[in-house]
Amino acid sequence: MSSFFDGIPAVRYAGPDSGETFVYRHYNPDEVVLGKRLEDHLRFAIAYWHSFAWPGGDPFGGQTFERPWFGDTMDHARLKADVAFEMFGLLGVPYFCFHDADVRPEGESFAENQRNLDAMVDYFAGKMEQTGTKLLWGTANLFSHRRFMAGAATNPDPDVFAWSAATIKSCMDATHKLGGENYVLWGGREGYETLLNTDLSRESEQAGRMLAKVVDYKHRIGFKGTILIEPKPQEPTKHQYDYDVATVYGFLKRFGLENEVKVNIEQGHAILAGHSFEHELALAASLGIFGSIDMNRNDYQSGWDTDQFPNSVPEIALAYYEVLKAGGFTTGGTNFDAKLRRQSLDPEDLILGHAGAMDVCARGLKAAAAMLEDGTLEEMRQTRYAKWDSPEAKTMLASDDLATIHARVEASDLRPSPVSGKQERLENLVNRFV
Ligand code: XUL
Ligand code: CO
Repeated sequence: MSSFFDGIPAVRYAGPDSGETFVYRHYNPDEVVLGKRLEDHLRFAIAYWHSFAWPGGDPFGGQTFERPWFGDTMDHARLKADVAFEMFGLLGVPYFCFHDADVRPEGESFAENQRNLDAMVDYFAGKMEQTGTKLLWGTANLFSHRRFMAGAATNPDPDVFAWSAATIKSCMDATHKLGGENYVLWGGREGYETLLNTDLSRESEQAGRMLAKVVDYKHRIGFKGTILIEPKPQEPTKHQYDYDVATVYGFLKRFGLENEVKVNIEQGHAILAGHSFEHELALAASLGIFGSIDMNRNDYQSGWDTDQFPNSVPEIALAYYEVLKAGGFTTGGTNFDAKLRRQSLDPEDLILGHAGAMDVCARGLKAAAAMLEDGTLEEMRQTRYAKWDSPEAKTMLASDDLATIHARVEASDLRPSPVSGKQERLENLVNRFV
């Protein structure tokens, strides 16, 4: 045991009226909602990078956090893992997620990186065995080191493509070995700063070839998890190629990978793309590519990716409504890709950031389940399209050509009569649940 969280009790469910600090008021993992335990619905995961690797810097200042595991040796990496698994246990969170660079020191060569990662994977395997914590997803950090400044797969230099492909292989192997349920690709610097030096055709072809190699390798090693792309429209580059769900779907279709790859949708990225979170979720579900979520919000006034813990029940309820309508998570889950504010220095801040977020998600999911069970919203949506159930409407959609439709409309004196969309009534309905 490290001493980092000394004095902080394990966070357990105490009910909505509890006045205690280190408790869940809404997240009772064993509560059954729509026939399933809350823990199995939500499938919470903690992001290793923000909680344990991020030093608290911003563009105007460096490190604010002082952590005993900050340093570039294997001893530091092992201490970091000890504290991380202690936190997973204190919170009762079933999953975690990591990049290679979060968990191992940076070596002098690729081979040293590989050795460091292998050693940490063995260390994790022991901890996972002892504690029962599982891996939701693994991924490769192909954006922090300066070698990736012009992209990874989309780099003008094939040496960087090679380094990236080799790194992805290491991270897929690590994920597979640890029983990970998904493998994520976020296109960190896959995009451009200026079109003046960018060949779009080449770069998207390179991204497509890399993704095809990832899918090929997944099958080769028998990885049963899901490959997920995480869309984001900009930051760090001016324009990121995986802009949003629609853009990713077009890319997957172009390379024939739409049945192989799904999406990990992040709330803050959806907002940056000018969409709502529920829009991105509903679209992914309708395209058959919904996979998992990163549940972290942006500050709505800042205009960039602030990766804050979620705290709005009404917003989250609408998001989980889409998740539940899509059938819930299969391999995916709710990953908190969220970091503390840089003034939140204390160990307890890490615990309370996650505990509060888990409570907000539990409330949101329960509200979404109640809306689904009530059924009025879905009934009203269906009623709105009821005329499409007629045989004439079905034939028109399926087979009538424009000339046939024209002849029918001209002969029938058809006069479409507008019908209320009832938006205010629907908003009032939702407000009864959130
Ligand atoms: C960056 C982001 C990443 C991915 C994993 O905005 O969300 O941390 O979740 O690489
Ligand atoms: Co993310």
